Amino acid sequence: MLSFFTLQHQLHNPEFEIFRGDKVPCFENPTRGDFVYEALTKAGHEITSEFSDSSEVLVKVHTKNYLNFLQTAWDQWLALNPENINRQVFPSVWPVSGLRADIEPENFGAKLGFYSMDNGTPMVSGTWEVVKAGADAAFTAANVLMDEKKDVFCALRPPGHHAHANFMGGYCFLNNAAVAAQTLRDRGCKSVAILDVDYHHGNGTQSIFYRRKDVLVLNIHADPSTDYPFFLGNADEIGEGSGEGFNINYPLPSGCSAKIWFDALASASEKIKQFDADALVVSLGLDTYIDDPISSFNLTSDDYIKLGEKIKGIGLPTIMILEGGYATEELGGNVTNVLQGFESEG
Ligand code: SP5
Ligand code: ZN
Repeated sequence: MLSFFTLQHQLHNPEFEIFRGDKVPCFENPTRGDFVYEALTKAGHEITSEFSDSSEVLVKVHTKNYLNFLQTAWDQWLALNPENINRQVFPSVWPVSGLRADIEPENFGAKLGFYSMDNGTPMVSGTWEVVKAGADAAFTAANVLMDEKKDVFCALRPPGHHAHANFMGGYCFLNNAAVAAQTLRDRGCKSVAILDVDYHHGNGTQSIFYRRKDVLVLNIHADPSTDYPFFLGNADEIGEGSGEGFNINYPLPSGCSAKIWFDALASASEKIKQFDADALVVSLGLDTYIDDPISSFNLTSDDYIKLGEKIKGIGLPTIMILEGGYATEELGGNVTNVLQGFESEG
């Protein structure tokens, strides 16, 4: 399957994240990309790494201020103190409900909180270059799908689905799935469905399309009462205004079986068929894997072949975009299993 890969992904290589007060190695690290690249190559998939500039679409899914912040964040961090060159950028204060979130602060430390939802999204000097390349890949995938009628898999890291229009979070900076869906709309698709199968709710994608009926967003994920992102992803979030009815959440109990998970997938697939979309974007998180270190679902490597078959069975032109998946040594094989299942179906 035609696969897009950002060769410079290793430049996004933060050293640590914080877990319960301790520094722990980043779960979202360059070995993920390396293992996926190796598996794609070994399985004989065609890999492309040349993409066109997504700026025209980026400004439709993210705010200009946020994009400007992301692009300049590293330089602003160094401007605070040249010794910051050896330090990761971390926020420490947030405008939570009750505080003013409508005035962009001047202080860079405050800006960091203003443009983030957590302190779990470390940024380093190469982050902007890598995330921009990821958005360019998603944009190019949508154009290739329209021009050449080819399905595309985007092997991107860091992931994107937690990124809102105006803030980062959950290892995500730019929302690649939203960029792909918006590009498909701009290129003439009347409507697009986004199916998010990452273990974590895709709060960013939900939020970006929450008031729109031209992009149906469906999420299958761990119940936010127990799992990240905690503050979005409940079943009663159905969209707003003209988007009402066009957001569907399937929160599942932490630890649930693969059978329960595939039942939810069957319901979501049925909704997508009823919606009559012109194309499908899949936020392909593989942290539903039984041995994922930060998640609790129970899909096996064989289940990913089945997932690929089911995605193909929806019957739409498809772009799949890698999101989470932190069992790094198995990630490559799990990815290629999805592609194998997808390509084996009619
Ligand atoms: C795209 C994506 O999958 N983002 C996930 C972000 C999750 N952030 C919270 C990580 C919490 C890590 N918990 C560590 C448990 C170790 N036993
Ligand atoms: Zn995830």
